[in-house]
Amino acid sequence: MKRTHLFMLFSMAVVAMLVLSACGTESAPTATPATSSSTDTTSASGGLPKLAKKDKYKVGFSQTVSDNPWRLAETQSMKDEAAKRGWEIVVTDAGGSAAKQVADVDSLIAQKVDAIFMAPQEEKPLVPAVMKAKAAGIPVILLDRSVDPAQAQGGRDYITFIGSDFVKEGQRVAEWLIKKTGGTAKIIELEGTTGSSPANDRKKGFDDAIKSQPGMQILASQTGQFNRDKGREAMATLLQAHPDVTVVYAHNDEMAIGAIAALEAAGKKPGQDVTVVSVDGEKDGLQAIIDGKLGATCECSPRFGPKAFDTLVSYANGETIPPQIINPDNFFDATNAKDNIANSY
Ligand code: GYE
Repeated sequence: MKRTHLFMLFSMAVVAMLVLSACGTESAPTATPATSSSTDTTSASGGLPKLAKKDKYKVGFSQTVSDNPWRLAETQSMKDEAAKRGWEIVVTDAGGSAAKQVADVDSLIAQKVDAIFMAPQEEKPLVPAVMKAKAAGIPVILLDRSVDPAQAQGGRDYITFIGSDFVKEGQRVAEWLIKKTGGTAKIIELEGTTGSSPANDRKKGFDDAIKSQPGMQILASQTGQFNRDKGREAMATLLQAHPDVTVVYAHNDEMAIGAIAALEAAGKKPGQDVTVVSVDGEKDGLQAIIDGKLGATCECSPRFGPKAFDTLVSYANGETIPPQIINPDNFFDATNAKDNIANSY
């Protein structure tokens, strides 16, 4: 008898737990509808939320940071294009924080924008932001940086990525250097924001290209977070350990300019003792080439406005959009910096 009682009590407890856990699932509305609505859109329109045809849209632009001329030029280009078309644009600035950018995208979703343009700070932490917009039925176009391709893809989770081929940018800088140095160099590499697609890919393109050159050696590689002052600080520290450096490869012009300041502060002559190369083609970068302090920079244009908005309109019109739209990049050195500086930012 006692055993039977115990068994009954135990069974009742199990049933109670099952009921409670079922209630728990129901009272978690954030997770469940998000998943099911994303499944719905998948079956309805090949994975992507649709965009109704309208004359004017309200769009969001989630900017990652605003601490350099490249970012300011990009935001301006987006605002100018919105103004030209009479569209409303809500711009957010994550201040260099991936967590803040996820919250920014939440706020754009809450403001019910028709579409979101996003420049994801880092590849992995911004995947959930892309997925949340998708689940909310808001199409996303990634601008200038991408997210982890293993977790989110153009044509399925977001419309497309518009930007440069960063691997190629790193490769082109390396090829210019191989010619310039005859394949002999002791290199300090200043990397962009850790975990961002341009930092990952510019490193890969450059490092792979110099592997064919036994006389080219990377002494040290460290992040300067795409920032002028952080680039200067990183360079000043690395110089103490590696005074024999002959080349600095910075993942953007801002860090290259910071590195030039650090080299000069240490009594070196950039352009003579040390060849500095980078990516972007901003005005200060081109000026540094004209001044003989920067060797070369591979262009990476921040002027996304016209192409971004055109692509969204094409999408609303039902045209097929490729999962990636790659911008062509120019290349600047002493042969053409003067001719291009007037058009720079
Ligand atoms: O090169 C850099 C910026 O994501 C392509 O980020 C962009 C890079 C650009 O802060 O200057």
